[in-house]
Amino acid sequence: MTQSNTEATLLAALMKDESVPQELKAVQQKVVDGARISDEDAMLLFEKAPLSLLSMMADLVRTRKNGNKTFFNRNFHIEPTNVCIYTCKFCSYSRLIKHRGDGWEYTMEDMLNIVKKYDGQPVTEVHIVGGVLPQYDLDFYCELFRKIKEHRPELHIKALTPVEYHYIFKKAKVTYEEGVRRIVESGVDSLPGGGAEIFDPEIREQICADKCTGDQWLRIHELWHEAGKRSNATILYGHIEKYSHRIDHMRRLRELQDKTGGFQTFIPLKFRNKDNEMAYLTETTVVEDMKMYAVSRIYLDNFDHIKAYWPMLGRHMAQVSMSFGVDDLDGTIDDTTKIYSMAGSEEQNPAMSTYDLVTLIKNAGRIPVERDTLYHELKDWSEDAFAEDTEYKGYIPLPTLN
Ligand code: V47
Ligand code: SF4
Repeated sequence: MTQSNTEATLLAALMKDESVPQELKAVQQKVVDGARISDEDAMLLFEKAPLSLLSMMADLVRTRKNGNKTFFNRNFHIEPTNVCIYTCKFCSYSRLIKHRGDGWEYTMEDMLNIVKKYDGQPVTEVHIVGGVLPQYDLDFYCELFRKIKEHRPELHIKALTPVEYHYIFKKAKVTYEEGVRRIVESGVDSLPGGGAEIFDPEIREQICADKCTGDQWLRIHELWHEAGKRSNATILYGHIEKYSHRIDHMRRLRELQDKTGGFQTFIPLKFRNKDNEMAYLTETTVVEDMKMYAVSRIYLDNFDHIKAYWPMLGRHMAQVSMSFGVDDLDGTIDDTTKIYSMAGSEEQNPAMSTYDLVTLIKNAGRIPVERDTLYHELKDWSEDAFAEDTEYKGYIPLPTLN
């Protein structure tokens, strides 16, 4: 019997259990049958489902899609600047333009030097995202992408979100269609999922009023998919939004995915409350975080992957998330992003070697599979001895968990 059959049988047995409320049993049946759940079902799961049941349902969906594999990739980040013209209230990372002297603003040469630092290292992707500033315009970025490709053609460029694209396309006075054409030509391979936050206009107005709207975010991803390219999607949860806003956000993504099929993975991002204008809010509990992973895994039936971004969630919670629908852990070797350590994540130095990550995945009973950005499988790391990996910068030995 396969693992997914075992789980389906267990879930079916649980349906006879009188302690499970009748209304939940109908949702459970849909999950066992592989049917799509409705917005009302998702609300029921958020409000009424015990965590153990959510874990089982999400695990069934995850196993059917990805077997026992947990994916990871080896990438590095470039954050061109932490100065930003926008004023998102949850952002601990950016310096307002009036405090520009406190931040950094990399030149093209600085960024190319970061790329060169990884020459000869087994990374497959560069993730570029940062603040929005006028000097980083469409021409600047197109030239940067071209130069990165000239230097290392096989390096996958995952770059910029609709927040930056909306700004630079408008500044260059080009339509979204023309802008997308130009970034495709300059070598961008995929779009990361950032900038989505919460699509609902009322919540968006309260937390990030001045950047692109939810509709604009979705439109740029739609055009990107129509150009034959792939992208990711995120949600920023655990602040002032309600469950209904999370469901609305996921519904818009599920609808667009039905249309284009261009999304690869969904990444729930837990709001962290250090040093930002929303620091008065209490952060969500672990139970709430696991619920978010599980409900998104069950609801987003047309997304192949659910990713936990461990530098934000913390490596140990990321490990637990694999029992709540997650099949992908991002961020290896030397995760140079400063966004999360600045926002109050436990991960003040978010670096983990391949050895650490593989150990973490294996100890959760999963098969660690290295992938490229487009989820082509590069290597099954189950049996590796790791001698050479321990030399990577940022190596932090993990305690053995079993
Ligand atoms: O859009 C900012 C979030 C995002 C805070 O696509 C915060 O592979 C929590 O999208 N608390 C950028 N979150 C990062 C991002 C991402 C990360 C890793 C992988 C991928 C991918 C995408 O960071 C922003 C915003 O939602 N963020 N401040 C905060 N205080
Ligand atoms: Fe700027 Fe992004 Fe921070 Fe908003 S979240 S202020 S767009 S860097």
